[in-house]
Amino acid sequence: MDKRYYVTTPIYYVNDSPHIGHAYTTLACDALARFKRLDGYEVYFLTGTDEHGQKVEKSAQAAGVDPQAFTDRVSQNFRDLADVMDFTHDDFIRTTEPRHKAACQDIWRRLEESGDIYLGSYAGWYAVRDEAFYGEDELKKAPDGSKLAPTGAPVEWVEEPSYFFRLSAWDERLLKFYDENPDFILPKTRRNEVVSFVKGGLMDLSISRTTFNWGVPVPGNDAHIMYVWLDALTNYITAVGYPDTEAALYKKFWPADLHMVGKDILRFHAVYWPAFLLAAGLEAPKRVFAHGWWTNEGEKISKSLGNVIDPLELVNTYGLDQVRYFLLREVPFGNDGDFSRRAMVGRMNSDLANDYGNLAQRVMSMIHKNCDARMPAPGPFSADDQVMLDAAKAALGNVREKMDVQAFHEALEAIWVVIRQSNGYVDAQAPWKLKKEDPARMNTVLYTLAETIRHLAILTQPFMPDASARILDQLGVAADARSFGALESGAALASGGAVAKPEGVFPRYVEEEGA
Ligand code: ME8
Repeated sequence: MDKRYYVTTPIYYVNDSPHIGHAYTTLACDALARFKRLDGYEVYFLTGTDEHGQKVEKSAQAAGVDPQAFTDRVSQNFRDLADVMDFTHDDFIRTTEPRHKAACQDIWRRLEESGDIYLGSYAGWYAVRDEAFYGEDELKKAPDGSKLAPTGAPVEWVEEPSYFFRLSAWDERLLKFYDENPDFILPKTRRNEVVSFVKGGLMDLSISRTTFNWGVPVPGNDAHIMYVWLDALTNYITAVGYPDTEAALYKKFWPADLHMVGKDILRFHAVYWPAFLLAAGLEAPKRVFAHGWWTNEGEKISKSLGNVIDPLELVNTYGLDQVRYFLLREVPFGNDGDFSRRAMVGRMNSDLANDYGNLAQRVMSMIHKNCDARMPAPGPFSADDQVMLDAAKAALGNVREKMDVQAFHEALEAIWVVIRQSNGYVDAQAPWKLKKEDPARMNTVLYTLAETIRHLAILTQPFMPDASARILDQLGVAADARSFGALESGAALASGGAVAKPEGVFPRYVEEEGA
């Protein structure tokens, strides 16, 4: 089995500071990358920033700085976010890097050689905010009578010489590709949307602009700047060494296993990108997953509404693991979701503090207090103990199945089924009553629980790395025994090891008086 996994985030525009939406997409990829590493995969996890195009150029002008200085500054904000969120990316690409220019110009040449590019002129609507072209029939009217893109972005009329990509010649080939790769686009509803869009026929795509400079020049005609989406999408191959298709990283990791994107940019990834790659004689990625959209207390998140959620503030207020858990648990991955502080605090207090935290805390406290602060040795397991242990062992398979289709909420729910079962088992076995009556039985029950918690904490590592590590530390699980391989090896917790006085890892959130 090929145990390699290449996962990418979109590269974010450096027109603005990162917000919760950006943190969300990268978090999903981070959880997946960590999961795959624990599952024995060699992982390449890529994120970065999209720094060319009119949108960024205009933002730099508005800030009164040259685009390079501007992109340097804003790109750093995305790196800072990654540090705060504890993201484990292997590479952070910036499209203004020389390696990327070389890749863009090379893919252009390949497209030219394959006959998929011609020079013409473009006359039509363009939305700088989306960096996208729109047909007249797609536009809607703003209350003031001006025209808007379907996304609500203002559009402007553009008329200029332009190179085109012969996308119109690709519909049949794309439909065949989707057919042969039924999981290329997830979720299924999004796949259906893309398929019907392509079935409706494709127009040739303008892939160069002449009215601004901030981008990669078209090879052989530097009056033209490459369309920012052709430039941006190419980042996924630049990062693994393209144009050197013999590069070790390229050979190992391309085609990518997963491009994670928001639903707003699915068409670029699921239609244009495979068409560019196939036309260039390169392999298409294996999957594009389009997740949903976060709103803030019911409102679309936007700078003009002043309701942008700052992930740094959330982490400071609620804690990193709590925010990571909430974002991946609250909303079925793929659906839209509403961010609410009440829901955040609810999950934090019930799922984390009450269910998981309390389980770990009370079991470890009983071991500390009643077993001389040593991991007890179990006697023969009863049928109830065995049911508990079997549930803990089965969790990895269940979680893996959910992670393979990016159902993070279901992966977490599969873990919580075992957490709730464990709490039921503690109550039913009442080990605190056994100290006097039957200490050997108490030892077996507490050991069964500790072993169950070991499974749980190993499984929660991709989602909540810090709290999980602290629980594993308390259990005395060695750093090299925390992978899924360790769970599957059949080796159980050793008895006799010292158990320190436990400290709670999931504090309750208490609203301040008057807040
Ligand atoms: O589109 N909810 O960059 P971008 C959920 N540069 N996710 C959200 C979100 C929200 N409210 N807001 C943003 C671009 N996102 C291009 C990508 S890739 C080759 C080029 C996330 O800065 C989501 O992943 O506008 C969305 O697709 C992405 O940020 C858009 O980031």
